[in-house]
Amino acid sequence: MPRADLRPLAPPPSECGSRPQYTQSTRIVGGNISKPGQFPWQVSLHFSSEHLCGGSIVTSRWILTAAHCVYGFADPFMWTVHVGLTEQQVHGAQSLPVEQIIYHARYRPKGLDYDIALMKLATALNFNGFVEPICLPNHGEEFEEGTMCWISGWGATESEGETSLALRSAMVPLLSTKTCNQPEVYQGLISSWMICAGYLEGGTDSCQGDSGGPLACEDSSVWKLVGATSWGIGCAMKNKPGVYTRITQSLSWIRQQMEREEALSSPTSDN
Ligand code: 4AZ
Repeated sequence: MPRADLRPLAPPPSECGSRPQYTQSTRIVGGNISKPGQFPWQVSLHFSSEHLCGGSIVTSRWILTAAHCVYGFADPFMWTVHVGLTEQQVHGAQSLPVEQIIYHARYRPKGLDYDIALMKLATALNFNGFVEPICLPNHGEEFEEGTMCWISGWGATESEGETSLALRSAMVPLLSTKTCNQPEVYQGLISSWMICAGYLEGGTDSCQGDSGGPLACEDSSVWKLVGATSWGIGCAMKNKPGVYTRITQSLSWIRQQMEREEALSSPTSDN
């Protein structure tokens, strides 16, 4: 039977990567203050009640961040995860205790690779438009040089500066590994575990305190986590773009950790 209504069928609603409380109307260096609901997957990780790093909600129980944020501080009781906020000086935002912290076993503080960690929340998040998960990319998915993506966080707004009270964000283009490994840029330091984003002329970048937070790209109106803020030389300097942990490279590690934990904690497990 023909459909009476010939409008194209709407795609099924995605369970991640949407921003139901954000309508476009209206330490990140060179960015702008973000609106509530604009980056609903962004979290603030507090250690001893102080903002230390960013992170991204990937499921109701799991936050993805950088290993260098938690290395040496892997006691879950020292951390709280603040969600659904734009201003630090947290009022009314959900804050949640952490049950477990897992960082990549091959991460070394003197190295730059494997800069990825997961935090398992002690209780599940309620998604409400201001708190939403971001999608992980597909295995083997490629993100082209020049694709415009977003960085966000409460990090410093200048090199050596203080962290910001307001969540800030900026649009930055992805750079190819070839571009980022040029002699005047990072001269071969960029591995398959990293993806660069930013401007070779400088001016807009992530900075100290943004670490662990998202490099997010919108792909047919679904937001995907392409990177986690990892490192850089200074902030917003010429030829020194931000370097992010490449999420497609980390997918099997992420899935393994989440599945292992879920199997261990499930009531039907024999372990
Ligand atoms: C940091 O220290 C840091 N410009 C984060 C990002 C960048 C540099 C440093 C990238 O956490």
